[in-house]
Amino acid sequence: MKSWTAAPVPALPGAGAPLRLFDTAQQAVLPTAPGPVARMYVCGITPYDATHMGHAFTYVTFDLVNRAWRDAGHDVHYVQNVTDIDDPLLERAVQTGQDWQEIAERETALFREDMAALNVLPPRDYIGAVESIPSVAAHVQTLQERGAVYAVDDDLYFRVRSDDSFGRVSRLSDATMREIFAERGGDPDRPGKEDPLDCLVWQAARPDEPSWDTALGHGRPGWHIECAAIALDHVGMAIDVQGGGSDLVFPHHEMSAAEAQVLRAEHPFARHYVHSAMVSWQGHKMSKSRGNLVFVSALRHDGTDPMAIRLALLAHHYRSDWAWTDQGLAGAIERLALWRAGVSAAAGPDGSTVLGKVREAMAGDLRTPEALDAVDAWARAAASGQGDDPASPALVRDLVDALLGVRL
Ligand code: 5CA
Ligand code: ZN
Repeated sequence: MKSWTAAPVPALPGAGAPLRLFDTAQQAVLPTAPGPVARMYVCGITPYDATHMGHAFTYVTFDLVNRAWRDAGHDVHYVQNVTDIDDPLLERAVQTGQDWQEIAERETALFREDMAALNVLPPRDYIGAVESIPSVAAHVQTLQERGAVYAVDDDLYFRVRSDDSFGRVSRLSDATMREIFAERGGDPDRPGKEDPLDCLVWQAARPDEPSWDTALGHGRPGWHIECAAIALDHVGMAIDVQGGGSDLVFPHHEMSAAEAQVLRAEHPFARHYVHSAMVSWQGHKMSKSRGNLVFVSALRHDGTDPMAIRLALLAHHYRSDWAWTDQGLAGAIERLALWRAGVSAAAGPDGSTVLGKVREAMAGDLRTPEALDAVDAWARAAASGQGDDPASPALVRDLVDALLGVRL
């Protein structure tokens, strides 16, 4: 699939420190230790509606990972999927009388525009579920050869227990897994399943639903195997970061890790499982299914500067749940004006001190609120004529762009 383009990243003097991130599986902030090429897979959108602030928060979070690694000298191989065939798309098509493919194409195009406007660096590989169907079918066949698949009617299920480490990503009890599985698209009570947690890898064709002809018969892929297959095809095993929102910890990331680990007979699928917190609005997690949404594109079309939207997101640490508010956006608009005034000054306080502070905050589990405070203090001083470093306005402009993705 076509990705998007972003503005070039300014070069900074020196290099950032190695990035430490909280790993969901080990429940601790641990160093990421990528090789020269850092490999990251982030779960992409299901394109049946426009990008909301929850999505934006998640993709901006992983954009910060990308930027911190680049600053530390790594080449970043970033892969993201688009779930361009799944139940919600087909349901939306029925509700609106539109073609599911048209909805997917339109909303994916809008997502690209939103990401480019928010200055989110594009993935190197942007891969759709539909274009991956031959690969998914081949991977399901491999799972069959390994004895990890069985049929219920004509649908195929993955035996989650065929991976010894199943459960280690989310560390939930069986009872909790079962409960969440039912809430998030799973079918623990389907008669004929061996284990309630076994997950669908191939769904046989249903009347009036799209299907593809493969060696597995006519049908379409299950959700988790889509991400396992795309990640293995493009970045392989032991990836440095598997990312997404915290609503994906279970079942999605647990299941796709188990599938990949059985496929490759290797552990782990990812060295770090990284999850961004949930953004809420009107008292609930912002979600397409509930409809309590603030869209990036709606604000952009009303004339809100996308850099103010980005700053409103960056004001929250990626691991704290938070609520979108008008006051939050108003604060970000003010902050953007302050920063712009600062970098327009003829001089300011020492720029390399700000660079050091922002680098340190970001390398230590992406502490964006501290990074913003450091830039605020510098900008307030520069805008009021304090400081005598004539190089600092240009350096701060560059570092804010390169590390935080905020173009001034
Ligand atoms: N296509 C699948 C992943 S393979 C999917 O979950 N799509 S999605 O459109 O529902 O969500 C896209 C990304 O946004 C996921 O990483 C999800 O965890 C994240 N996300 C969804 N809602 C929120 C929210 N309210 N706050 C933060 N992140 C969210
Ligand atoms: Zn995914």
